[in-house]
Amino acid sequence: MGEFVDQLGWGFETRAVHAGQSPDPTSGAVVTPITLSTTFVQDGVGNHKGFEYSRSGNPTRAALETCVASLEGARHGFAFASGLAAEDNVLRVLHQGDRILLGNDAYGGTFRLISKVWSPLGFPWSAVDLTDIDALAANWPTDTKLVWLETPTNPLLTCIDIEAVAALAHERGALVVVDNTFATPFLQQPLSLGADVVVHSATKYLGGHSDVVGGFLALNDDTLADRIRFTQNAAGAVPAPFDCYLVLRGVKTLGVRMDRHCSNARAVVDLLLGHPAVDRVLYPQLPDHPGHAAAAKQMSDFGGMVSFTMRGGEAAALAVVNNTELFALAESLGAVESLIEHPGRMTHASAAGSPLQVPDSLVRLSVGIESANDLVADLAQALARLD
Ligand code: P1T
Repeated sequence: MGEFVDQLGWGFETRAVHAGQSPDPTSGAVVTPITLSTTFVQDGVGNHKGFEYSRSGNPTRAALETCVASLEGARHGFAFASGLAAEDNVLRVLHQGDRILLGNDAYGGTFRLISKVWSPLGFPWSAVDLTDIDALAANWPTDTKLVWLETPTNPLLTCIDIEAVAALAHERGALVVVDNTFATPFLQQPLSLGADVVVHSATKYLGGHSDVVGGFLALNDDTLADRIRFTQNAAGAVPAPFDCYLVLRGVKTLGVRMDRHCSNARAVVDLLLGHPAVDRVLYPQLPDHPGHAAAAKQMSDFGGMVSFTMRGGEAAALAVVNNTELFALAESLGAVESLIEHPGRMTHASAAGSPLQVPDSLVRLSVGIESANDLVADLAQALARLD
Protein backbone atom coordinates (compact mmCIF):
# COMPACT_ATOMS: atom_id res chain seq x y z
CA MET A 1 0.00 0.00 0.00
CA GLY A 2 1.22 3.46 -0.81
CA GLU A 3 4.12 2.03 -2.80
CA PHE A 4 5.04 3.56 -6.12
CA VAL A 5 7.28 2.31 -8.89
CA ASP A 6 7.27 4.49 -11.99
CA GLN A 7 6.99 1.88 -14.73
CA LEU A 8 5.50 4.11 -17.40
CA GLY A 9 7.81 7.13 -17.18
CA TRP A 10 4.86 9.52 -16.91
CA GLY A 11 5.42 13.26 -16.46
CA PHE A 12 4.52 15.10 -13.23
CA GLU A 13 1.07 16.32 -14.28
CA THR A 14 0.10 12.89 -15.63
CA ARG A 15 1.12 11.24 -12.37
CA ALA A 16 -0.78 13.92 -10.42
CA VAL A 17 -3.98 12.93 -12.23
CA HIS A 18 -3.46 9.18 -12.59
CA ALA A 19 -0.88 7.65 -10.23
CA GLY A 20 -2.53 5.21 -7.83
CA GLN A 21 -5.87 5.83 -9.52
CA SER A 22 -7.53 3.73 -12.17
CA PRO A 23 -11.24 3.35 -13.01
CA ASP A 24 -13.01 1.35 -10.30
CA PRO A 25 -13.22 -2.25 -11.61
CA THR A 26 -16.70 -2.87 -10.15
CA SER A 27 -18.46 0.22 -11.58
CA GLY A 28 -16.11 1.90 -14.04
CA ALA A 29 -16.17 5.08 -11.91
CA VAL A 30 -13.37 7.35 -13.12
CA VAL A 31 -12.98 9.04 -9.74
CA THR A 32 -11.43 7.04 -6.91
CA PRO A 33 -14.30 5.99 -4.60
CA ILE A 34 -14.38 7.13 -0.97
CA THR A 35 -14.26 3.79 0.80
CA LEU A 36 -15.85 4.31 4.20
CA SER A 37 -15.77 0.68 5.31
CA THR A 38 -13.68 0.27 8.45
CA THR A 39 -13.17 -3.44 7.87
CA PHE A 40 -12.69 -5.76 4.91
CA VAL A 41 -13.93 -9.33 4.50
CA GLN A 42 -11.43 -12.18 4.52
CA ASP A 43 -12.01 -15.39 2.54
CA GLY A 44 -10.00 -17.26 5.15
CA VAL A 45 -7.82 -16.01 7.98
CA GLY A 46 -5.21 -13.71 6.43
CA ASN A 47 -6.61 -14.23 2.93
CA HIS A 48 -7.87 -10.82 1.76
CA LYS A 49 -7.58 -8.29 -1.07
CA GLY A 50 -4.87 -6.21 0.60
CA PHE A 51 -7.00 -4.47 3.22
CA GLU A 52 -8.01 -5.69 6.69
CA TYR A 53 -8.90 -2.70 8.86
CA SER A 54 -8.94 0.96 7.83
CA ARG A 55 -6.43 2.24 10.39
CA SER A 56 -3.87 -0.14 8.89
CA GLY A 57 -4.84 0.57 5.30
CA ASN A 58 -7.75 1.95 3.28
CA PRO A 59 -8.22 1.99 -0.52
CA THR A 60 -8.82 5.77 -0.76
CA ARG A 61 -5.80 6.43 1.42
CA ALA A 62 -3.70 3.97 -0.61
CA ALA A 63 -4.55 5.88 -3.80
CA LEU A 64 -3.44 9.15 -2.18
CA GLU A 65 -0.29 7.58 -0.75
CA THR A 66 0.70 6.14 -4.11
CA CYS A 67 -0.04 9.38 -5.94
CA VAL A 68 1.90 11.76 -3.69
CA ALA A 69 4.79 9.27 -3.37
CA SER A 70 5.01 9.31 -7.16
CA LEU A 71 5.14 13.13 -7.22
CA GLU A 72 8.00 13.17 -4.72
CA GLY A 73 9.86 10.47 -6.66
CA ALA A 74 9.49 8.24 -3.59
CA ARG A 75 8.99 4.50 -3.31
CA HIS A 76 6.86 4.88 -0.17
CA GLY A 77 4.14 7.34 0.89
CA PHE A 78 2.20 7.62 4.14
CA ALA A 79 -0.77 9.88 4.77
CA PHE A 80 -1.58 11.32 8.21
CA ALA A 81 -4.35 13.26 9.91
CA SER A 82 -2.33 16.52 9.88
CA GLY A 83 1.11 17.83 9.03
CA LEU A 84 2.03 17.72 12.70
CA ALA A 85 0.84 14.10 13.00
CA ALA A 86 3.18 13.24 10.11
CA GLU A 87 6.02 15.12 11.84
CA ASP A 88 5.33 13.37 15.14
CA ASN A 89 5.39 10.02 13.36
CA VAL A 90 8.79 10.57 11.76
CA LEU A 91 10.30 11.68 15.09
CA ARG A 92 9.30 8.28 16.50
CA VAL A 93 12.16 6.64 14.54
CA LEU A 94 14.56 8.27 17.04
CA HIS A 95 15.83 6.77 20.31
CA GLN A 96 16.02 8.60 23.62
CA GLY A 97 19.11 10.83 23.76
CA ASP A 98 19.20 11.39 19.98
CA ARG A 99 19.60 15.09 19.17
CA ILE A 100 17.44 16.93 16.66
CA LEU A 101 18.91 19.91 14.79
CA LEU A 102 16.21 22.34 13.74
CA GLY A 103 16.78 25.20 11.33
CA ASN A 104 16.49 28.56 13.08
CA ASP A 105 13.43 29.49 11.04
CA ALA A 106 10.58 26.98 10.89
CA TYR A 107 6.83 26.67 11.36
CA GLY A 108 5.98 27.55 14.98
CA GLY A 109 4.09 24.27 15.44
CA THR A 110 7.17 22.25 14.43
CA PHE A 111 9.23 24.19 16.95
CA ARG A 112 6.54 23.55 19.59
CA LEU A 113 6.40 19.81 18.83
CA ILE A 114 10.18 19.40 19.07
CA SER A 115 10.85 21.74 22.01
CA LYS A 116 7.72 21.20 24.13
CA VAL A 117 6.67 17.61 23.38
CA TRP A 118 9.77 15.64 22.34
CA SER A 119 12.49 17.50 24.23
CA PRO A 120 10.97 16.82 27.72
CA LEU A 121 10.84 13.11 26.78
CA GLY A 122 14.65 13.03 26.48
CA PHE A 123 15.32 14.17 22.92
CA PRO A 124 17.71 17.15 23.02
CA TRP A 125 17.43 19.73 20.26
CA SER A 126 19.34 22.75 18.99
CA ALA A 127 18.38 25.59 16.68
CA VAL A 128 21.02 26.06 13.97
CA ASP A 129 21.72 28.23 10.93
CA LEU A 130 21.46 25.73 8.09
CA THR A 131 22.59 28.29 5.50
CA ASP A 132 26.16 28.26 6.87
CA ILE A 133 27.49 24.77 6.12
CA ASP A 134 31.02 25.49 7.36
CA ALA A 135 29.77 26.72 10.73
CA LEU A 136 27.38 23.79 10.91
CA ALA A 137 30.22 21.33 10.28
CA ALA A 138 32.47 23.07 12.83
CA ASN A 139 29.82 23.15 15.58
CA TRP A 140 28.10 19.83 14.85
CA PRO A 141 26.84 18.24 18.10
CA THR A 142 28.08 14.64 18.09
CA ASP A 143 24.79 13.25 19.41
CA THR A 144 22.86 14.57 16.38
CA LYS A 145 20.71 11.93 14.73
CA LEU A 146 18.24 14.00 12.73
CA VAL A 147 18.35 17.33 10.88
CA TRP A 148 15.00 18.99 10.34
CA LEU A 149 14.96 21.51 7.56
CA GLU A 150 12.34 23.57 5.82
CA THR A 151 13.14 25.19 2.50
CA PRO A 152 11.83 27.76 1.82
CA THR A 153 11.35 28.36 5.54
CA ASN A 154 8.17 29.52 7.23
CA PRO A 155 7.88 32.52 7.44
CA LEU A 156 11.19 34.11 6.34
CA LEU A 157 11.42 32.05 3.11
CA THR A 158 15.13 31.39 3.60
CA CYS A 159 16.33 28.68 1.25
CA ILE A 160 18.66 25.90 2.39
CA ASP A 161 20.96 23.88 0.15
CA ILE A 162 19.45 20.41 0.65
CA GLU A 163 22.31 18.61 -1.13
CA ALA A 164 24.96 20.28 1.04
CA VAL A 165 23.14 19.64 4.34
CA ALA A 166 22.38 16.03 3.36
CA ALA A 167 26.03 15.36 2.45
CA LEU A 168 27.24 16.69 5.82
CA ALA A 169 24.50 14.97 7.84
CA HIS A 170 25.10 11.62 6.18
CA GLU A 171 28.85 11.89 6.73
CA ARG A 172 28.04 12.44 10.45
CA GLY A 173 25.43 9.67 10.63
CA ALA A 174 22.22 11.72 10.84
CA LEU A 175 18.97 11.53 8.90
CA VAL A 176 17.69 14.54 6.96
CA VAL A 177 14.00 15.40 7.01
CA VAL A 178 12.86 18.11 4.58
CA ASP A 179 9.54 19.88 5.06
CA ASN A 180 8.56 20.45 1.43
CA THR A 181 5.24 22.15 2.23
CA PHE A 182 6.13 25.57 0.78
CA ALA A 183 7.85 24.34 -2.40
CA THR A 184 5.68 21.28 -3.14
CA PRO A 185 7.02 18.43 -5.30
CA PHE A 186 6.10 20.48 -8.38
CA LEU A 187 8.93 22.92 -7.64
CA GLN A 188 11.39 20.79 -5.64
CA GLN A 189 12.01 17.08 -5.00
CA PRO A 190 14.18 16.77 -1.87
CA LEU A 191 14.70 12.99 -2.09
CA SER A 192 16.53 13.46 -5.38
CA LEU A 193 18.85 15.90 -3.57
CA GLY A 194 19.74 13.43 -0.80
CA ALA A 195 16.99 13.95 1.81
CA ASP A 196 15.87 10.82 3.65
CA VAL A 197 12.28 11.81 4.37
CA VAL A 198 9.97 14.46 2.92
CA VAL A 199 7.21 15.82 5.12
CA HIS A 200 4.15 17.80 4.07
CA SER A 201 1.36 19.66 5.62
CA ALA A 202 -1.15 18.43 3.02
CA THR A 203 -3.44 21.10 4.45
CA LYS A 204 -1.59 23.57 2.24
CA TYR A 205 -0.74 23.32 -1.48
CA LEU A 206 -1.42 19.58 -1.84
CA GLY A 207 -5.04 19.99 -0.71
CA GLY A 208 -5.04 23.50 -2.13
CA HIS A 209 -8.57 24.63 -1.22
CA SER A 210 -8.54 25.33 2.55
CA ASP A 211 -11.00 22.50 3.18
CA VAL A 212 -8.94 19.63 4.59
CA VAL A 213 -6.27 19.13 7.26
CA GLY A 214 -3.73 16.45 6.39
CA GLY A 215 -0.09 15.39 6.46
CA PHE A 216 2.25 13.24 4.41
CA LEU A 217 5.60 11.45 4.57
CA ALA A 218 7.48 10.29 1.47
CA LEU A 219 10.69 8.26 1.48
CA ASN A 220 12.73 5.66 -0.39
CA ASP A 221 14.47 3.54 2.22
CA ASP A 222 12.61 0.24 2.71
CA THR A 223 13.75 -0.31 6.32
CA LEU A 224 12.79 3.21 7.37
CA ALA A 225 9.47 2.77 5.54
CA ASP A 226 8.78 -0.38 7.57
CA ARG A 227 9.26 1.62 10.79
CA ILE A 228 7.05 4.48 9.59
CA ARG A 229 4.37 2.02 8.44
CA PHE A 230 4.51 0.37 11.86
CA THR A 231 4.07 3.61 13.81
CA GLN A 232 1.45 4.96 11.38
CA ASN A 233 -0.65 1.93 12.31
CA ALA A 234 0.46 1.53 15.93
CA ALA A 235 0.00 5.20 16.92
CA GLY A 236 -2.98 5.57 14.57
CA ALA A 237 -2.93 9.25 13.48
CA VAL A 238 -4.45 8.37 10.11
CA PRO A 239 -6.69 10.57 7.92
CA ALA A 240 -10.34 9.81 7.22
CA PRO A 241 -11.17 8.47 3.73
CA PHE A 242 -13.05 11.66 2.84
CA ASP A 243 -9.99 13.74 3.76
CA CYS A 244 -7.84 11.49 1.58
CA TYR A 245 -10.27 12.04 -1.29
CA LEU A 246 -10.07 15.83 -0.85
CA VAL A 247 -6.26 15.85 -0.89
CA LEU A 248 -6.21 13.49 -3.89
CA ARG A 249 -8.60 15.79 -5.72
CA GLY A 250 -6.46 18.82 -4.86
CA VAL A 251 -3.26 17.17 -6.03
CA LYS A 252 -4.66 16.69 -9.55
CA THR A 253 -4.38 20.46 -10.18
CA LEU A 254 -1.18 21.06 -8.20
CA GLY A 255 0.93 21.89 -11.26
CA VAL A 256 -1.44 24.42 -12.81
CA ARG A 257 -2.13 26.04 -9.44
CA MET A 258 1.57 26.36 -8.62
CA ASP A 259 2.30 28.05 -11.93
CA ARG A 260 -0.33 30.70 -11.13
CA HIS A 261 0.76 31.02 -7.47
CA CYS A 262 4.31 31.74 -8.67
CA SER A 263 3.37 34.31 -11.32
CA ASN A 264 0.95 36.09 -8.98
CA ALA A 265 3.63 36.17 -6.27
CA ARG A 266 5.97 37.92 -8.72
CA ALA A 267 3.33 40.59 -9.44
CA VAL A 268 2.91 41.21 -5.70
CA VAL A 269 6.69 41.33 -5.16
CA ASP A 270 6.99 43.98 -7.90
CA LEU A 271 4.51 46.19 -6.05
CA LEU A 272 6.17 45.72 -2.65
CA LEU A 273 9.72 46.30 -3.92
CA GLY A 274 9.02 49.86 -4.87
CA HIS A 275 6.82 50.79 -1.91
CA PRO A 276 8.09 53.40 0.56
CA ALA A 277 6.24 51.85 3.55
CA VAL A 278 7.92 48.47 2.99
CA ASP A 279 11.33 47.84 4.50
CA ARG A 280 12.45 44.44 3.14
CA VAL A 281 10.78 42.06 0.71
CA LEU A 282 11.51 38.38 1.28
CA TYR A 283 11.09 36.22 -1.84
CA PRO A 284 13.54 33.51 -2.98
CA GLN A 285 13.78 34.88 -6.52
CA LEU A 286 15.34 38.15 -5.36
CA PRO A 287 19.11 38.04 -5.92
CA ASP A 288 19.88 39.35 -2.41
CA HIS A 289 17.50 36.91 -0.69
CA PRO A 290 19.10 34.53 1.87
CA GLY A 291 19.62 31.26 0.02
CA HIS A 292 18.70 32.63 -3.42
CA ALA A 293 21.52 30.56 -4.97
CA ALA A 294 20.22 27.37 -3.32
CA ALA A 295 16.68 28.18 -4.49
CA ALA A 296 17.85 28.82 -8.05
CA LYS A 297 19.72 25.51 -8.00
CA GLN A 298 17.10 23.22 -6.50
CA MET A 299 13.71 24.79 -7.30
CA SER A 300 12.11 25.09 -10.74
CA ASP A 301 10.32 28.28 -9.65
CA PHE A 302 10.15 30.34 -6.46
CA GLY A 303 6.72 29.64 -4.99
CA GLY A 304 3.61 31.48 -3.92
CA MET A 305 4.66 32.73 -0.50
CA VAL A 306 5.89 36.29 -0.01
CA SER A 307 6.92 37.95 3.27
CA PHE A 308 7.89 41.54 3.98
CA THR A 309 8.80 43.79 6.87
CA MET A 310 7.29 47.23 7.41
CA ARG A 311 9.29 50.39 8.06
CA GLY A 312 6.66 51.37 10.61
CA GLY A 313 7.32 48.26 12.75
CA GLU A 314 4.67 46.12 14.40
CA ALA A 315 1.97 48.81 14.37
CA ALA A 316 2.27 49.21 10.61
CA ALA A 317 2.35 45.43 10.07
CA LEU A 318 -0.83 45.00 12.14
CA ALA A 319 -2.50 47.83 10.24
CA VAL A 320 -1.70 46.31 6.82
CA VAL A 321 -3.09 42.89 7.74
CA ASN A 322 -6.28 44.63 8.92
CA ASN A 323 -6.56 46.82 5.82
CA THR A 324 -6.73 44.24 3.03
CA GLU A 325 -10.09 43.29 1.59
CA LEU A 326 -9.31 40.50 -0.87
CA PHE A 327 -6.43 38.99 1.09
CA ALA A 328 -8.22 37.37 4.04
CA LEU A 329 -6.66 37.78 7.48
CA ALA A 330 -6.13 34.14 8.45
CA GLU A 331 -3.58 31.50 9.39
CA SER A 332 -2.62 28.75 6.92
CA LEU A 333 -1.47 29.04 3.32
CA GLY A 334 -1.24 27.32 -0.02
CA ALA A 335 -4.85 27.48 -1.16
CA VAL A 336 -6.58 29.14 -4.09
CA GLU A 337 -7.60 32.20 -2.06
CA SER A 338 -5.03 34.75 -0.93
CA LEU A 339 -4.32 35.06 2.79
CA ILE A 340 -2.42 37.59 4.88
CA GLU A 341 -1.20 37.23 8.46
CA HIS A 342 1.08 38.57 11.17
CA PRO A 343 3.39 35.62 12.03
CA GLY A 344 4.62 37.12 15.33
CA ARG A 345 1.11 37.23 16.80
CA MET A 346 -0.43 34.32 14.87
CA THR A 347 1.35 31.27 13.35
CA HIS A 348 4.65 31.82 15.18
CA ALA A 349 3.42 33.10 18.56
CA SER A 350 4.73 29.89 20.20
CA ALA A 351 8.29 30.79 19.10
CA ALA A 352 8.35 34.09 21.07
CA GLY A 353 11.49 34.35 23.19
CA SER A 354 13.16 31.41 21.37
CA PRO A 355 15.89 31.39 18.69
CA LEU A 356 13.02 31.00 16.20
CA GLN A 357 11.27 34.24 17.17
CA VAL A 358 10.21 36.23 14.09
CA PRO A 359 10.39 40.03 13.61
CA ASP A 360 7.27 41.84 14.82
CA SER A 361 7.29 44.04 11.70
CA LEU A 362 6.81 40.95 9.52
CA VAL A 363 3.77 40.31 7.30
CA ARG A 364 3.29 36.98 5.48
CA LEU A 365 1.27 36.55 2.29
CA SER A 366 -0.02 33.35 0.79
CA VAL A 367 -0.63 34.57 -2.75
CA GLY A 368 -3.61 32.78 -4.26
CA ILE A 369 -4.66 32.15 -7.85
CA GLU A 370 -7.03 35.13 -8.27
CA SER A 371 -6.42 37.77 -10.97
CA ALA A 372 -3.02 39.31 -10.32
CA ASN A 373 -4.31 42.87 -10.89
CA ASP A 374 -6.89 42.51 -8.14
CA LEU A 375 -4.34 41.21 -5.66
CA VAL A 376 -1.90 44.02 -6.44
CA ALA A 377 -4.69 46.63 -6.19
CA ASP A 378 -5.80 45.26 -2.82
CA LEU A 379 -2.32 45.41 -1.33
CA ALA A 380 -1.74 48.86 -2.81
CA GLN A 381 -4.88 50.22 -1.16
CA ALA A 382 -4.01 48.51 2.15
CA LEU A 383 -0.57 50.16 2.14
CA ALA A 384 -1.98 53.52 0.99
CA ARG A 385 -4.34 53.63 3.99
CA LEU A 386 -1.38 53.73 6.43
CA ASP A 387 -0.59 57.19 7.66
O1 P1T B 1 -1.32 22.37 10.25
P1 P1T B 1 -0.75 21.02 9.91
O2 P1T B 1 -1.40 20.35 8.76
O3 P1T B 1 -0.63 20.13 11.10
O4 P1T B 1 0.74 21.29 9.37
C1 P1T B 1 1.75 21.84 10.16
C2 P1T B 1 2.77 22.53 9.30
C3 P1T B 1 3.93 21.86 8.96
N1 P1T B 1 4.89 22.42 8.18
C4 P1T B 1 4.73 23.67 7.70
C5 P1T B 1 5.81 24.27 6.86
C6 P1T B 1 3.58 24.40 7.99
O5 P1T B 1 3.48 25.64 7.49
C7 P1T B 1 2.58 23.83 8.81
C8 P1T B 1 1.34 24.57 9.19
N2 P1T B 1 1.42 25.96 8.98
C9 P1T B 1 0.43 26.86 9.21
C10 P1T B 1 -0.78 26.53 9.69
C11 P1T B 1 0.77 28.26 8.92
O6 P1T B 1 -0.13 29.12 8.79
O7 P1T B 1 1.97 28.55 8.78
